[in-house]
Amino acid sequence: MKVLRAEWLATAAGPEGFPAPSAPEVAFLGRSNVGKSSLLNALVRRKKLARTSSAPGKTRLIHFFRVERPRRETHFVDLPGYGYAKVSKAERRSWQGLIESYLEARPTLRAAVLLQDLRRDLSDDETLLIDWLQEREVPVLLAITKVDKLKPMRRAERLRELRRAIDLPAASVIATSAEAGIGLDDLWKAIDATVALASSEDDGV
Ligand SMILES: Nc1nc2c(ncn2[C@@H]2O[C@H](COP(=O)(O)OP(=O)(O)OP(=O)(O)O)[C@@H](O)[C@H]2O)c(=O)[nH]1
Ligand SMILES: [Mg+2]
Repeated sequence: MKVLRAEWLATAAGPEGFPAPSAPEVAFLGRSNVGKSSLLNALVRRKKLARTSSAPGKTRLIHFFRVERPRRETHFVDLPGYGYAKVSKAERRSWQGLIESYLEARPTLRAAVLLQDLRRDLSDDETLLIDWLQEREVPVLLAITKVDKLKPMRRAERLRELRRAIDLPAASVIATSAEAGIGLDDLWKAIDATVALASSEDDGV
């Protein structure tokens, strides 16, 4: 996928910091450390656009990025990771409030990419999030991350297990590795198809 330009647009701690809605937006969400920032960077082929970290729970803010391709602009939104064990209940609530303030009220949101580590099982967090998004008619893609961590046989087996465990169409579940550059074109295609469909169903953007 040809990306002409990718640049930081805004960082927000709440709705007052969100940029004015303009281009179609794709939100990346998932457990802390699952690889959201890495996958976003890999998709736009910029190593350090979104900050990545081996210390989980680093991203507590919402970061907006503008991605320019020929004749097309898309915004990528890097949401803070959930499920980091060492945060207090109050922090957890503040995470939830922040994420919901974005997901519930963003008129330009066209797709949510939920990330899931290949080596972990889906937890209630993921299944509840998928239900929550579907209730609000936000199209969901599931990106399985870090597939480079398992050898091909085991990888295929885990993918089958995860696909069976999740109630999403096969085309909405994409195996990826930011590290090895696996599945990036597939994910781009799924994103574009989802955004196109969601936009055609909406009179807004
Ligand atoms: N092997 C491998 N490691 C990866 C991959 N993607 C991310 N990582 C590693 O996983 C760790 C977390 O990656 P991030 O992209 O920072 O994860 P995140 O989901 O943005 O984390 P938070 O912002 O804390 O929620 C880093 O050490 C990355 O190098 C991948 O495809 N393969
Ligand atoms: Mg991150």
